[in-house]
Formats: sequence, C-alpha cells, structure tokens
Amino acid sequence: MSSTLLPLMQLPAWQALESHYQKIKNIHLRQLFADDPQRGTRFMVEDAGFYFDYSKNRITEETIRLLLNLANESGLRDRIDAMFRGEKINSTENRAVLHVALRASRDQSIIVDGTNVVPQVHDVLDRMTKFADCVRSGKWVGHTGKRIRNVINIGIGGSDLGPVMAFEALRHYSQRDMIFRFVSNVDGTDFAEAIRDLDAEETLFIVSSKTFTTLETMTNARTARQWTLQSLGEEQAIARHFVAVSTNGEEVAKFGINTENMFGFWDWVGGRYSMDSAIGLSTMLAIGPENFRSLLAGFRAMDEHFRTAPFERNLPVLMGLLSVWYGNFFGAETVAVLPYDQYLKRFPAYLQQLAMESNGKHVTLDGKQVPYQTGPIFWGEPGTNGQHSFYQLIHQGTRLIPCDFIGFCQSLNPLGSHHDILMANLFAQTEALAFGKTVDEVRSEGTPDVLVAHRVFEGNRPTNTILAERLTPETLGKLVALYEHSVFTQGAIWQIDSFDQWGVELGKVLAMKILSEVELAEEPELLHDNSTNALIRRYKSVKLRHN
Ligand code: G6Q
Repeated sequence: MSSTLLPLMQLPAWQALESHYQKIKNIHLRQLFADDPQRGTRFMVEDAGFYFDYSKNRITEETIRLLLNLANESGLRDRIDAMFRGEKINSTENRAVLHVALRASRDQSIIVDGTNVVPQVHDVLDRMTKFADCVRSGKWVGHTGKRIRNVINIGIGGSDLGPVMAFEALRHYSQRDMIFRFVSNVDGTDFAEAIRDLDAEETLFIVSSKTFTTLETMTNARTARQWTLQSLGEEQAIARHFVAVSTNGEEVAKFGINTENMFGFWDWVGGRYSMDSAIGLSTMLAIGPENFRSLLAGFRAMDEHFRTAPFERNLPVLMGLLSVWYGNFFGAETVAVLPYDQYLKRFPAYLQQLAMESNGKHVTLDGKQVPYQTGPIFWGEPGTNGQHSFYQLIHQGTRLIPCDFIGFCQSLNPLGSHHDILMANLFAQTEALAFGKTVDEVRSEGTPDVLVAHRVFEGNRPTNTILAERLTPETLGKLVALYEHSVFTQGAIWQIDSFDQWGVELGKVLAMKILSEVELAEEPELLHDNSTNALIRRYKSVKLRHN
C-alpha cells in the first residue's frame, strides 16, 4: 500500500495542516467556546454505547476537515478494508492481522490463505466454554480430588497484560470463591508471592504463550511444575493442574502438557491483540462464558462501528487523528489515559503495550526512516488518585499533555455520594484544564500580588471525555477495541507496520549470551564493553560470596 502513497509529509492535507496549525496554535479554548457556545455538543459523537466529547480540543471545524482529508489521502479506508478482509497487512512478518476475527459471529466468514477462520475461532471458544464450566462448577477437580479454587495465569507481555487488565476490570463479575493470580516476571518474587498462601491441590496453572518458548514464561512454568510435583508427588498430577494456551502444540507436548488440554490460536493474532483469544481463558474462568461472550460482543460492536461509520462520526478514527494532531503538529510527546473507575486501574498499563509496541516504529512500511514523530508515550492512573500527584504537571507544567478522561454514569458499587464526587472531579478536571484561571480571576480572589503568577492556570490543555453508562463486559470490549482501532488509524497515517515488534524479539535473544556467562562458575572471557563487563563481574563476585 505504501508504494502507491506519497510520503506523509508530501500529502496535500499534511501541508494544509501545517499552515492551519500556524493559525490555530495560539487560539485559546476559552475563545473557541466563546465563539461557538454550542461547541460542547457539536464536537461530540454518541455511538456504540459511548458519549465521546472532543470539544475541549484545540480544533475548529477546519481542523477536523483537514484531519479527515489526511485520513483519506493516507488510504485509511483501504487499509481498514484490507485488515477486515484478512490481507497480510503485517508486511514485515507477512501475516494477516485478524484480531477482529476473534470476535466475529458464527455466521461470518473471514478467509485467510483460502480458509474461513471463523469456525476455528468458535471451535476454540466452545472448548474454552466447556472447560470453564467444568472448572467453575467443580466438575474438574485436581489430582487429589479437590476442587480447583486458584487459577494462576503464567505469561508475559501480550500473554499477561490483557488477562490481568480484564480480570481487574471485570472483577465485579468474577466468581468470588475463586482466586485469580498472574505471574509474568522472571523475577522469582513474582512466582513466590503468587503461590505463598495457596494449596497446590487446589491450584490450576494456565501457561499462556503464543510461541511457548519465551524465556520468562517457560522459566515460571517449570518452577510451577516443580512446585506442583513437590506437593502432589506424581507426574500424572500435571494433567489436572496444567493447561496451555499457545499456537505451538509441539512445544506444549514437550513441556508435558497433554495437547487435549491446550487451547489454540493463530499467527494472525498479535500478542497485544490477543486478550479475546484463548489467551482470555483466565478471564472466561473468572467471569464465566456468558460474560466472556458479552465482552466479545462489545468488541464486535466497535469493530462494526470502525468498519462502517463515516470518518467524521467514527470514534477510533477521530481519536487517532487527534492524537496525530497533537503529536505531529503541537509536538506533544505523551497521552495521559485517566480512567475514573478503580476497576480500570490496569487499563493504562494495558494501553501502554497496545499503543507503544504497535506504533513505536522508526521506519515506514517500505523501510524508510520517518522524518516525523510516531507513537506517543501512553501513561496514566485512575482518577481521582492522579489528581493528588501528577495532574499538577498537566495543569501548570511546561509540556502539553492531551488527556483521555474515561468515566461511567453508574457505579458498580454505589455507596452514598462516592460516585457523584468521583464524576464531579472528572468533569471539573476537564473544565479546569480547558479554561484555566486567568490573572484577573486569581486577583479577584484576593490573592497577594506575589502569588498571582503561581496561582494562574493557563488552561488550553486538551482533553477527550469518554462516557459510558456502566462498566460491563460489553463496555470493556468496546473500550479496548476503540483504542485498538485508534492505534490502527495512527499507524495508517504514519505509514508504519503497527503489528510487528522487532524490539521485543531483540529482548528475547539479547539476554541469552550474558545468561551463560553469568551462570558459569569460572570467570569467562568477557567481550562486552567495559561497563557491561564490570557489571557482570560485580554481580558474579557478590553471588560467589553468598553461595
Ligand atoms: C506482543 C508481543 C509480546 C508477546 C510476549 C509473549 O504483541 O509480541 O508482548 O506477547 O513476548 O510472547 P509469547 O506469548 O510467545 O510468550
């Protein structure tokens, strides 16, 4: 696709945006709202269960018109269609990108290499359902006949962040007499703390790894195996206490897990796009198959919206374009994601991987260095906690940080006035960020002259507000898909491959050489740089002293 496109900065819409930026960069949101009092409801889209208010952005109708031109000139429509058709748009890995097939309905057909993949997706979902029902009902028992009460997902990156985030987000819907934990880090502390109060007879491990070769996951899985064998004694116990989620049956069998207890997925599912594949087995065990299917229905609804809504009313497209606007024209380096819901506490971490692994790329699809910024840094914490720490910098610091505020009209835990207070804070923050507090306002409060400058809030800090009715499995599916497709939109504009991850692959091989040097008892010949050699020697000498 890239070869038929002009380089991004030569597109007429890009150039028009550059001159438009010069005109708009100093206009204040106070002015924009004064000029257009209906702006708050005009720059708003209500669709797919969301009320999306983007009026508090530094944009005019002209900005949106030009950004939409940019989307069109970037071939976004073709790119979306190519993804949904199952074309191999992940060109550096020569793979289709079909997380949308994971939530396709049974009657849909999506062809990859001549095969309709939707029936395979539903076969796995049906097997997961059967298994989840057995475990949740107590029919599936451990080796000694005890009911499974603890589920530990072992995985890392895309095989961890989605499951953890989804479990936390949907904890309200989870089976409360079961414990769910997630082990990802190769730091032994992660495993040790996860099992310290658990009974191996009641514990099921899900080893989640697309490749089943990832060092951290396999190390943790082997330790889990040892721990189980130590308690239960017999090799046959493994079959009742270990299941695998992977694309690599051979390695699963080598590890000693019966492939009957393996749930598969496919190379066209990227790790960070896999929480709704079998990688979501822990989610299904926690919230039950029916809720899991509602989650999928939410994803599917947003997929349909992304695929069919005109760009000017298309939530992921608008969000993606706004991110490009700030990152490439205003020079914003980061995006803060601020969910006003404690259940979404891991959502920013999840988005970090989704956005930064996807769009942290420095070359275009045809391998040319990009002369513009690509993926911004994503970060955030739930409100109102963040208000008492880093919001200071967003309000009065020197950097421009566009923010996404996410809130729900109904609480899952209505307690007195908690929810009104929570939501009042969300609205107040977006208002304060946009409009600030002028010198006159500060003076009129009787502020001494010497403090006036300190108490002034410039405002003009852009925000999106995403409101939904209630945090349900379906809403979560929509929310995740919203960001997935926004990331897609940005990648299409930047003409990059949002679906490879060579940086991660590098990490997977780099440590191996040093590991062998660190493990050797004698002093190996170290051929790294002087700093790395010294660090390895220091580590080994302290290790030897304590062994
Ligand atoms: C995701 C990345 C990466 C991956 C992990 C785990 O898109 O590729 O985060 O998910 O490295 O890989 P495995 O699932 O193969 O263990």
